[in-house]
Amino acid sequence: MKPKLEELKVGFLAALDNVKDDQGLEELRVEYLGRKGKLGDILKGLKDLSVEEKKDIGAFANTVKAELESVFKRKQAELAHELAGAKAQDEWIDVTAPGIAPEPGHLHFSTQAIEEFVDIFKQLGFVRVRHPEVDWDYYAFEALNMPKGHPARDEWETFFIADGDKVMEGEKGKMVLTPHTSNGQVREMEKGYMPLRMMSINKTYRRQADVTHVPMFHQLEGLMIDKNVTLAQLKGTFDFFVKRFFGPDREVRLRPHHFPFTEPSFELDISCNTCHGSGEFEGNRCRMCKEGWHELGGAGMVHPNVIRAGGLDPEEYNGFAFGWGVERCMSMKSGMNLRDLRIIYKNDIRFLKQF
Ligand code: FA5
Repeated sequence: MKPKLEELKVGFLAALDNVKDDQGLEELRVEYLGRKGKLGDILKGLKDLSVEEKKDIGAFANTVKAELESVFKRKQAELAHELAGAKAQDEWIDVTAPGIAPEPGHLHFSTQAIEEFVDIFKQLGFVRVRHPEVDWDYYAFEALNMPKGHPARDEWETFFIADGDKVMEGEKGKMVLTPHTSNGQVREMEKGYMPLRMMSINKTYRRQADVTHVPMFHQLEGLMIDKNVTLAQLKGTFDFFVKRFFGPDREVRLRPHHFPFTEPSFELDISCNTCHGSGEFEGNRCRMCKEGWHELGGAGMVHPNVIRAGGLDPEEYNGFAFGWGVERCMSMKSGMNLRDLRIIYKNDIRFLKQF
C-alpha cells in the first residue's frame, strides 16, 4: 500500500500546483481527501492487513495525510492572499478623498407655512387638532346649517366617495373629501370640553383648478367657544395673526359677507402691501389689489344652530370661527409674487428649493 500512498501524494501535489481558485481547491479536496476520496479508497485495504502491517501502514498513511493537508492549507492561504491583492487593485479606494455630501432637503413650502401658523396661534392658546379629511356630509354641511338640498352647498364643489357607481352612504349621510376644514367645528364641540380654542389644519379638496385654485389645498380652521365671546376678540385674533405673519404694517378689515354657519359673517381682508390699503400706487390704480385690500378667508360668530349641533346650549355658549387657505395665504406674503398657485404641487425642485 505504501507505493499507492506515494503515488497518491505525487498526484495530489501535481494537481495542487495547477489549482487557480477556491473552486478548484475544493474539487481537489473532495477528490483526494473527501469521505469518498482517493485516500479513503486506499485505506479501505487496511482491514485485510495483519496487525503489524496495519500499525506500520497506518502510521505512514497518517503522515501522508497530514502532509497533504498541510500543503493544501498553505495553498489555500496563498490563493486568499492573491485574491485580496487582485481585489485591492480593482476596488481601490482613496480613503483620504473628500466624501460626496448628500444635498440637505427641507420641509415643503406648505408645511413651513403650517408650522408658522401653529407657532403664532399657540401664543393665543389655540391648540392644533386633527379631523378626518374623508368625512360624512353631516359634518361638512348639515351640522353647519346647510341641510340636504341647500343651495349654498354648491359653492364647495365637493368630491364624493363612490364604490363603483354608488356614492358611499352611512348614518351621517354621504361620504365626501372634505371641501373645507369647517367639518372640524361640530366634531370638536362634540368632544365635550369647554372652553375650546382649536386650530384644525388639514387637506381639503374641491373640483377646481386654475391660477388661484388647486384641487387639493390646505385650510386652517380656527374656533373659539366660550361664554360671552365677542366680535372684538375675533378681530383681535385676526389682527394678531396678520401682524406676525405678514408684518406690523399690514392692516385688517372685516367685510360683511354670508356663510350659513356663522352669523354675522365676514370676509377677512388684509391691506395690500404695495398701496397700503389706499388702492393707489404712484398716481395710478394699484395693479396688485385694485382696491387696497386682499381677501384672505372667511369668518364670523358661530351660528346658534351649529352650537346646538355640537351639543351645547347657544344661550350659554357662543364663539367665533375663521378659516383660510394655507397656499393662498402664503402667496400673499411680501415678495412672494406667485402667479400660478398650481406650481406649489408640481414637484418642481427649482421652485421648492427657494423656500
Ligand atoms: C370656507 O371654506 C369656509 N369654511 C371658511 C370659514 C370658516 C368661514 C369659518 C366662516 C367661518 P371659502 O370657500 O371662501 O370659505 O374658502 C376659504 C379660503 O380657502 C379661500 O379664501 C381661499 O384662501 C381658500 N381656497 C378655497 N378654495 C381653494 C382652492 N381651490 N385652492 C386654493 N385655495 C382655496
